[in-house]
Order: sequence, then structure tokens, then C-alpha cells
Amino acid sequence: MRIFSGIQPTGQKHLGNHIGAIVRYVAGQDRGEALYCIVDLHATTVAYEPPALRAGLYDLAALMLAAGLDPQRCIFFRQSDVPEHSELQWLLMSVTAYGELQRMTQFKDKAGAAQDLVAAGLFNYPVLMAADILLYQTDEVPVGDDQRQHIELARNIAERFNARFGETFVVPRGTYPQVGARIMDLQSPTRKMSTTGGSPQGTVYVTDTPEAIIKKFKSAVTDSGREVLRGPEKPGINNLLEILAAVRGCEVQELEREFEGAGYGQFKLAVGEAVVDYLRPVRERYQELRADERMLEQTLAQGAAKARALAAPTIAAARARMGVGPVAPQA
Ligand code: AQP
Repeated sequence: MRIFSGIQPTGQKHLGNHIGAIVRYVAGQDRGEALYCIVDLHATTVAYEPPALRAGLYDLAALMLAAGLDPQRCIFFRQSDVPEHSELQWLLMSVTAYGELQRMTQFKDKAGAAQDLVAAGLFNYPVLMAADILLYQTDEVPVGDDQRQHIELARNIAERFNARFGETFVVPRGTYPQVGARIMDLQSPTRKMSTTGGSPQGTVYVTDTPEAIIKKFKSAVTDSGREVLRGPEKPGINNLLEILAAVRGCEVQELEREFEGAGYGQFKLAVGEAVVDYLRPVRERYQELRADERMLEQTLAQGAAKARALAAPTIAAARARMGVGPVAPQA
């Protein structure tokens, strides 16, 4: 079974990225042949500064290794080191409808928030994501809930290509965590915790100090009730319950029983402390790994060589079926 997922080297990674994606990447190493890619090309589709992009890449590579990615048990690489991703994106654009891309909610959100230029790359972002996935004949794509629409598009693109040019791609399926598929902003719990659209106090970063984490949880927005129980009118408490369940690996019902009669203040502090304990080993290991950029470069380069070897037959098949380039020599 092949697992693939990509993650952007933008900003610091938050608790949503960690629970919704990174811890599941680590688990995937024991479930199949796993490939994880830092998608630096995706990060160029919105306004950015080149030195910050490179620094963000090292930050993220160190963070993922600190969280438990093991380059001996997965293929860990940088997207731009494997030019087949960009080539396949171009080929797949011939089976992607303009109207489909116009319907992508992430494009609409990000285009709406753009200060000046809305890059064509932002519009075509989901096709590059489809190329990332399809290039490796991926079965499963572990992602957070916000990626459902992009995964559906990747499936449609694969099916359309197979129908038009002949069976070429595995049609992938997205996998979503049972708890923590959409961690919400602590200050605006009806909006997802996000790198670009969140509030500073409502976003918990993996590398935040314990003091900062506790402060953010203590000031988390709740509601006018008193009971630590899930409910339709309680987005703040629902989110905190979900975070604690994900961090402890337990059911929300168990937590409702445990915190029966406890006030919101006590509960918020308990969630903050659990998150501090949960992230502490990652943060400590991160400091060590981040200092060694040479090691990070070497790790990513070795991963890219393995990824290119896996990508070669798929890109050759796509080119041949589309009639692009010379006729492939007969074996
Ligand atoms: N709030 C979230 N809860 C659960 N999972 C989440 N993911 C993102 N936000 C949440 C998942 O994290 C993975 C990496 O996402 P990315 O590469 O898009 O990184 P990002 O740009 O840092 O993600 P953000 O924070 O969501 O950014 P913006 O603000 O740009 O929208 C994906 O699997 C994603 O589902």
C-alpha cells in the first residue's frame, strides 16, 4: 500500500497541522510504503519572500523529523527536487476543467485575501497537488478535513485521464482522522486553526513555549454555559474536547465523564497542560535538528533520489499515452 502526503513550508506549523497531518504521517510509516513531501512549489503561489521560504523549509524538515519521521522507513523529500511533479501537472491540466478549479473554496478564500496579484499558480494549485499524489500511484492520502475538495478533484482527474488515455493512475482516497480532522482557532472556534487566516492568540504552534501554550488555552473562547459537554451551540468546548481527545488518544465521552462538575477554567488549564506535555519532546528534539542544515539537505536529497526512481515509470507512461515526446523504445 502506498501512502503520500504533502505539506507546505509556510509559517510555523500549528496544532492543527500536527494532529491533522504530521502525527498521521508518522503512523503511516508502519502501514505501507510512505512518501512525504515538503511542497515548496505550492508555497510560491501566494506572496512570499525567498529567504523566508528556504528558512521555512528547514524549519519544517526539522519539525517533521522531530515528530518521528524516519528517513529509513519513509521517503522524505522536497517537491522541487523532483521536476516530474511540475511536468505531470502540465500534462494533467489537459484533463482538468477550468470550471472545476473555479469552484475550489481554498482558491476563492486565498484569492479574496490576496493583497495585490492573484497568481495563476494559485488557481492551478489543485492540479499540482493532483500531480504530487498521482505521480506515485498513491492509494491513501492522509490529510485534514480542509483538503476534501482537493482530494475529490485529484480522483476526478485520475479517472478522467484513465478514461481518455487508458489506465495509467491509481485513483487515490483521502483519509481523515477520527478526532482532530479540523482543529479550530481557540479565539474563533467556528474557523479552522490556520497559518494564514487565524488569530495569533488562537493559533498554537508546535514550537511555542509551554508558557505561551498555557496562556493561549487559558484565554480560549468558550460559551455562556458551565458543563464540559459537547453540544451544537458550543464550538469552543467542542474544539477543546476534540483537542484533548486527540492528544490523549481517547474518546470525547470519557473526557465528558472525567470533567463532570469541573468549571471551564479548570478544563481549559487541563487541556493546555496536556498539549504542553504532548508537544514537549517534539519541541526539544526540533531545536537540535534545526541547527544542522547540512544534515537536513542530505536527508532531503537522498529522499528525492528515491522519489524520482518511483516517479519515472509513471511519467513515462503518461507521456507515452498522451502521444507526447518520441515513441518509447521497445523493451
Ligand atoms: N486546523 C486544522 N486541523 C486539522 N488539520 C489541518 N491541516 C491544516 N489545518 C488544519 C492539515 O495540515 C496539512 C498541511 O497543510 P498545508 O500544507 O496546507 O499547511 P498550511 O498552509 O500550514 O495549512 P493551513 O494552516 O491550513 O494554512 P492556510 O492558512 O494556508 O490554509 C494538510 O493535510 C491540512 O489538511
